[in-house]
Amino acid sequence: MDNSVLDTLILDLYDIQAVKFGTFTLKSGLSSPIYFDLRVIVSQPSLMNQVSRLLCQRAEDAGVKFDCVCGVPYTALPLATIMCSEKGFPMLIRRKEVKEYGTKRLIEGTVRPGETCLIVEDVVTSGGSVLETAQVLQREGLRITDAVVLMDREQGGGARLAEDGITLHPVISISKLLDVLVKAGRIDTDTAQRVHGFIRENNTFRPTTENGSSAAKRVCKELSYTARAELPHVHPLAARLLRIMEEKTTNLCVSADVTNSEELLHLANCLGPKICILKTHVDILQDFTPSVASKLRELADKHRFLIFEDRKFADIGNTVKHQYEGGLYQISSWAHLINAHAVPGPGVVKGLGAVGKPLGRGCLLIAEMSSQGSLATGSYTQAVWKMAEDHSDFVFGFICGSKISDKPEFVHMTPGVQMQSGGDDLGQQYSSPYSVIYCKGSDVIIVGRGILSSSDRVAAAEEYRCAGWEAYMKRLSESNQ
Ligand code: S5P
Repeated sequence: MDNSVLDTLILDLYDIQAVKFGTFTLKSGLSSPIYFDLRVIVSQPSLMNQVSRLLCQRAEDAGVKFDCVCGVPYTALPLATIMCSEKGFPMLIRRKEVKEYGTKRLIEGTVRPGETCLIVEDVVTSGGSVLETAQVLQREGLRITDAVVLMDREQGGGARLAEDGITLHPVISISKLLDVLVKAGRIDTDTAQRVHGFIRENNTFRPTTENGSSAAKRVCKELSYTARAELPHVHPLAARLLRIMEEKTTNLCVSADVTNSEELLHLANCLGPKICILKTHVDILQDFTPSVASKLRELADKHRFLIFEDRKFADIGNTVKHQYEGGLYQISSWAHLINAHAVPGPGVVKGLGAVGKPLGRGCLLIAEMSSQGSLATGSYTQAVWKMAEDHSDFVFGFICGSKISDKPEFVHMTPGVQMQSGGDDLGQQYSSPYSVIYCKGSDVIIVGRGILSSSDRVAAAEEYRCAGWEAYMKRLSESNQ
């Protein structure tokens, strides 16, 4: 890339106040000596064209291969538009808000699952906005391998994105920007030093894996479900589940969200052969009796599936202990697995474990949720991962949107799955089985209404079973090539 072109661009950006020096309070509450406001460039057509050309050139120089382009809303949207218009790339638009009417699509444009989409952004700090857009695209089955950005603040965004297999290609780094501005006399060396110091002290990147080795995540060969079942430290219930999955060639968990016991038992019987887990919300049944639970257990034995009561325990240890073993439902007596929120801290796992461990039960922690605006993200998700690590004699996996732990002993289960992406009126968001298992590395798809609202539930379950299994086979064979 031509240095004199970049130098001129940096001076132009300074002169139109797209970069400012002083004391600024960032969204995070931090006080920063530098501030970027690249939105102002939309009023400078020649600068817009130049930036778009440089973004294209950066991707080209790096040899990035892609099929379509998506800009992170909003500033990068017009930049992506110019890139696509100039070069003839197909474009996708990510909506930040889902429409309350019509298709409720999160992505506009023609999505072809399996294609690779290049992400365009104006400024990257932590990488969070690029990741958010990447996740929405991945849920639709697209592959995200690279992102081009005009300005990298060098505060850990590149490392964070690399963890998710996304390579960041910046046109300008903050170090380059400071050098050029000092040389041109626009800022003094003290100001540049202050910014350098701020950047050094405010690196946002914390590795999400134990040893920080994100590369290991990608180069490690993938183990089959059976191989994982044989690992020395695997939880016995996880081992049982993984063996069932391989034997029955299914990674489908049906979410049997019905309100009538007879219908629940009928579902368990006719979908039993297709599933590895039947997930229940026992408290939505109008007519629960202990005999429903024992009949469910008989069907679970007959068809070899596990029962997962989706109770989402979220109280202090002493209370969840009672909720788990007592009351009307006596969940611990019949559900092989349960789940819990990590919000109360480790006491919730200890309380549940006190009841469940002697019975050979297991627990999943809710690390992420499928619903729009979920607060279970970022550092919360990391804290959940740590809690699972610390209690792996009872916790054997996660409810999550994508694989969050490299440990093959942990099982990842993902709700919010339908063949067509989209959502419901109450914030549920759907990804396809291909996206969840192949792109996002999860192990189990949890499907409710995708199957329940079909007129032929058995045929629908078979369709989901096939889609989930094929995605797993593809992931396995590609990683072992
Ligand atoms: O984040 C979550 C966690 C869960 S367990 N999002 C979810 O949707 N679930 C559950 O999965 C939810 O309670 C429901 O039982 C099922 C999804 O149902 P569907 O009809 O939207 O597929």
